[in-house]
Amino acid sequence: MEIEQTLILVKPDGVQRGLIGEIISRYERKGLKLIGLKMLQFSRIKAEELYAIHKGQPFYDRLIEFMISAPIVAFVVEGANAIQLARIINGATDPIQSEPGSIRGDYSTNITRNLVHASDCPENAKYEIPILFSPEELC
Ligand code: FUP
Repeated sequence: MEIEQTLILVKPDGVQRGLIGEIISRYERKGLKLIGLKMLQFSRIKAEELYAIHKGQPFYDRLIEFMISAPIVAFVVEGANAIQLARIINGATDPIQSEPGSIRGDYSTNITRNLVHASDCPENAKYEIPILFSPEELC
């Protein structure tokens, strides 16, 4: 059993729709431990750093504009298999595939305005967490 940390973001649509508490509570309910939490508005440079692997994709510009458009909530959770569990809690990227019971399955119909982000593998979690949290900000 691997103890992992992963970065979760409540995207601008989740903040605007008043779903911050609902989204955080799903992680808490599952038993993942919240070890860092903040609200901020992305600078373009940080959003581009986070989504560097998607540069050149047809949706890239739309994604960056959306992510910097309004405040987000960033948090880090820790626990056994936290990375894979977070992806399941969020649901699939494609709104046709995201199952009821997942955050996207319950609350989103849009592939870009899809409420949440979660790191997709240990290497990316290690890359993404320091973009938003210094070591002193994690408990
Ligand atoms: P996910 O890991 O589920 O957040 O999704 P991806 O890493 O595949 O994509 C990152 C983000 O790009 C998604 F959250 C939303 C955006 N995206 C689009 O806007 N259109 C697409 O066709 C695919 C992704």
